[in-house]
Amino acid sequence: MSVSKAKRGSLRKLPATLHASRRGEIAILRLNRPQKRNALDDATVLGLEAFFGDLGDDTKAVVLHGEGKHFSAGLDLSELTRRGLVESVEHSRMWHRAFDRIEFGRVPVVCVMQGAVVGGGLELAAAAHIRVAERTAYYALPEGSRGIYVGGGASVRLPRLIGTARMMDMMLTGRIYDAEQGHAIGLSQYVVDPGQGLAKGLELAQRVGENAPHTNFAIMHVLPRIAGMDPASGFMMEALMAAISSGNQEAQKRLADFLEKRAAKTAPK
Ligand code: 1HE
Repeated sequence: MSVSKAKRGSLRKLPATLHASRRGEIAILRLNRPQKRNALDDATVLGLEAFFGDLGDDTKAVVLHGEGKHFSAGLDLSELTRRGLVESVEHSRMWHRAFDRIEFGRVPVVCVMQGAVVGGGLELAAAAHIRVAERTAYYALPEGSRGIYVGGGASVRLPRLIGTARMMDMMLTGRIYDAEQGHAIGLSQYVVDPGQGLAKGLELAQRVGENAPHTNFAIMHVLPRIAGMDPASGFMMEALMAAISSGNQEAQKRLADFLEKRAAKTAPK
């Protein structure tokens, strides 16, 4: 597919630790620093922010994955030199900004995980909308034992996935969850055999990309915010979003397709 340079602006600005490609309307971003187990240095985090903040309008979904045996070993510990208080806050806020662009960006993101998904690597994965784990994946928050604290949004995103008690346990005791255990507690939505993650991620991204863009937008931007509201406001927000969605031309067309027997039924294959 030919894509104008303007639409693919972010692809030109990426650091060598990130590699972007496309499969039709799916953008694929690979953490590309296997020699350092895809540890996230500042340039990579800024590259993530640039990439997710500048997706072409022909992109329907993104697959994020990591080169090598490990998805990501988290924060690049060699960059964790002594910083002043304000500088440290700003550093953490830079991660928040970058990962916010993922969670609250333009299109859904499918994250494919293998090997270590630890510390900031888990924080990165938690910002995606769908997580696919290869059976080699394992999850940990070694911050507790390294004398630091999470700074890439885990305090907000992980309790939503696994609950505060489990996150506390991971940080206090260094507990490691393997792929199956992680799946059982909500860290992934899919588990696949080693080497199958990218194919599964692409298949899911393709499927997600077939939805009406306004529905994907509502799922990404409205659903998680309703979870943070009091029930009465949540119901009202849902009703508003439902009305906005069903009034959309694309929705009207899709509804007619079903009623006139042109659309697939909702049933297991
Ligand atoms: C690194 C990093 C890193 C590897 N920062 N350089 N994260 C951690 O505490 C996890 C630290 N990493 C590990 O425990 C292990 O590297 C792994 C279990 C992930 C992989 O082990 P292995 O045997 O395959 O590789 P390795 O020999 O340990 O590492 C290969 C190289 O990558 C080596 O460098 P080299 O120059 O000696 O070849 C490692 O030093 C380097 N490397 N991980 C820097 N993380 C926003 S706050 C978030 C806070 C956190 O993320 S804390 C969690 C940090």
